[in-house]
Amino acid sequence: IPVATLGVPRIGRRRELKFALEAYWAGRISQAELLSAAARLREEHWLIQKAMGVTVIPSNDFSLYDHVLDTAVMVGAIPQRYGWDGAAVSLDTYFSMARGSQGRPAGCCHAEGEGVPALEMTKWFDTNYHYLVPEFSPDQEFRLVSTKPLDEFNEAKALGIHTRPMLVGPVSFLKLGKRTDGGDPLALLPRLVPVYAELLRRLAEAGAAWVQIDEPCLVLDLSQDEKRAYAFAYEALAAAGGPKLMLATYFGALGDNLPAAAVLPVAGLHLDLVREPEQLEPALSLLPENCVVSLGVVDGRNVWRADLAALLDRLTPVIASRPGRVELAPSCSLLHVPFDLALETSLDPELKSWLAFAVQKVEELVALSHGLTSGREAVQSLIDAASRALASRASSPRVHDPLVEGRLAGVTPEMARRSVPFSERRACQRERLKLPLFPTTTIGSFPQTAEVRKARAAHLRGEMSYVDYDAFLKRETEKAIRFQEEIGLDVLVHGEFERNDMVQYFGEQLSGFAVTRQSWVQSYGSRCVRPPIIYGDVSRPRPMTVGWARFAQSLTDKPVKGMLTGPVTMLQWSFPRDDVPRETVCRQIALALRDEVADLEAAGIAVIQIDEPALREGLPLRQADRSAYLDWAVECFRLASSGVKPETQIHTHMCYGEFNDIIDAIASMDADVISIETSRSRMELLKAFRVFRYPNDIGPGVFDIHSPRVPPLDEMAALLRKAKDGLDRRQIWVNPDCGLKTRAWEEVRSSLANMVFAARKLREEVQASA
Ligand code: THG
Ligand code: ZN
Repeated sequence: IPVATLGVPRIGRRRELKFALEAYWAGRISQAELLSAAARLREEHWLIQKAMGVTVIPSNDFSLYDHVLDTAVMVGAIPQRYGWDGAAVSLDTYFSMARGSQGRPAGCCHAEGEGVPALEMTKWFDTNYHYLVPEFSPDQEFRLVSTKPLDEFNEAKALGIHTRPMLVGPVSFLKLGKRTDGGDPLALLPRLVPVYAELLRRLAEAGAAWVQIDEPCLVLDLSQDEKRAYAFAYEALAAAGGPKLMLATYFGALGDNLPAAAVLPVAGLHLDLVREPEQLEPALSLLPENCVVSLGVVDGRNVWRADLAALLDRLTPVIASRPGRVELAPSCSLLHVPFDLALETSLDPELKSWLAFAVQKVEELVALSHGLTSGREAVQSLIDAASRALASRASSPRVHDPLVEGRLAGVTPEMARRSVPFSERRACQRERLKLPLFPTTTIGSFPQTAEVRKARAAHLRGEMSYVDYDAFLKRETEKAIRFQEEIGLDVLVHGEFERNDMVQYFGEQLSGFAVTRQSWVQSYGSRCVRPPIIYGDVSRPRPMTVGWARFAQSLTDKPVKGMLTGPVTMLQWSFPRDDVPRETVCRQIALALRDEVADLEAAGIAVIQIDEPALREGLPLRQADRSAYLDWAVECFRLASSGVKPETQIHTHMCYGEFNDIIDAIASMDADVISIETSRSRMELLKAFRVFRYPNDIGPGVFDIHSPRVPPLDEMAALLRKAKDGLDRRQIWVNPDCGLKTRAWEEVRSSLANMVFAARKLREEVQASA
């Protein structure tokens, strides 16, 4: 029984791709050196899979930055601003699409020195991976500009490895992109399909027997037109000849799209049987007899070890009913899990025995295949080891904490409600904080300079004592406080120099969470995160941020915000346990944070910010599931934030995304102040808040922290005037779009000084007109 992986973590076991990319961007290695590092990684990944017994090895799962960007380049969807000459796309053009560029490319219409913005980046379905959003002009033409899939197929062939190239399918590709004129990108399908047809023909000529074609959009709500687009595209591809197609769906159930998907003229269909085990039977009854079914039975989105015994029981009849037409696979590409558990040498051995990363998941699939072909006895020791691990996990005292479970059972509706309505709280808070009109603040982090990171690394390696490290962080914090006082900000932050990542930092301190050292997952391009693993009931053994907040507050008479990561974001950016519902995990985190909020309040902190940047991305892929999610997500935020007195001001912060469709959920979070990313959309986003008559205070970001550009005072003042029209001016706060940790101090100094002046200017304008 064939075993497929659907893609492996391209960043590399030791993030080799990250380091090669960053060296190339810094000018430390040549293009040839970057390309050969990439080729070595591909080779290594193919050889590992072959050695482990994978029979369906993917190619073109590798990317120098992002596979959706690769597809855009492949079909020539390259916006004019990149100055592409129509010939082969250079690496420089590719990276300016990914990251923007400072200089002016030859033949570009933009003014010299202005630089070219990157394509927009957004979350890949409900993962923490970001793809680059293809941009199509209304008269977009497509042609086969790059033959990357063919080249990588041939590269593997030369190594003696016959691969199954993977492609982003044409319908998903268009649906994930956008047209600059706002039109429907799917209208471009008739122009795009011939390019895919040509590519498939060329792959067939090169000897490819199968191609994996990913259509994850098949798990979304689709209109009749969209379903027809699928039929149109795949009938045209079938007519063109070429390799057999394994149509891959993942991240959810085909659901109501199953009847349409099952009749597409493809040779195979991959199903995500982790997110939706129940879809196997209906799929089997609808699929043509000769269609190969790829069973996504090992979780590609989480790190828990599979139950081999249960899977063998479940799969045996399926294999018997479709001899020769079944494959085994993870639920989705292994891109979303860390590479190899063996790299985690300091994880607790018992916890480690419960886990499987990409390499271990491949071992599980190979064991299943072996057990199904040669009988269970052949893999009995592996089955037993898996069963033992599962039994230890189910009964472990570190998973179940009766105190936490009891406390959760005792949650009352009052706990998720502030004691008085916002209008009354606003009055008490104004009285206490004595803030001016258009109060100024920042989102929380200040630059994580090389010096800060060096000190942290030295401390971690044991080369810098705790006392020295702590003293260093205190000096940085004090500098940040003095700086904020000097430029005249109203509500200060401590700067978060003690934090690595906003999720990892809390994961390190909460019970029920484990953090890793080497287990990186690609977030975008060369950037990675280490999602903590939530293995058990969550509690807070001791205060987590109170010391830093109290220290910072002791340095100044201005209010200093306490800074926390919200429960939904903690959940969304971790690997959660799969033995209880996500909402239960989220509620436990909320209760732990509620205690932290109470301790901050007791320490005299008057303003507490609870960030929820991932609230939007946690939204289920299907409309029908969204309101239930929003209900518990909002309730968790309120559970974390509502235990305080009326005069304690709760802030939240959100970034990354469209908030228009969830504005009522945002309002029901009932934060006293919300800061949101708006500057890139030039306050467009505020329209939703205005139309909704959002009642509480809002800080629309007045400058984009993703760019090193220092925004002039007048530009920010203009944005504020725009915000003021339609909203009550007393609602408006003045702040950047997001945290400042990725910026340099010089930029931050000038940008924030301008921002404070812009707020003053608006105050004067208001006074003059009064
Ligand atoms: N934390 C976590 N997830 C996130 C973000 C985050 N997902 C969405 C968004 N923010 C992604 N953005 C980034 C930005 C920078 C980096 C990673 C994700 C980054 N990573 C360092 C790197 O790759 O070198 C490693 C950071 C570390 O030491 O942990 O710079 O903020 N969880
Ligand atoms: Zn943000």
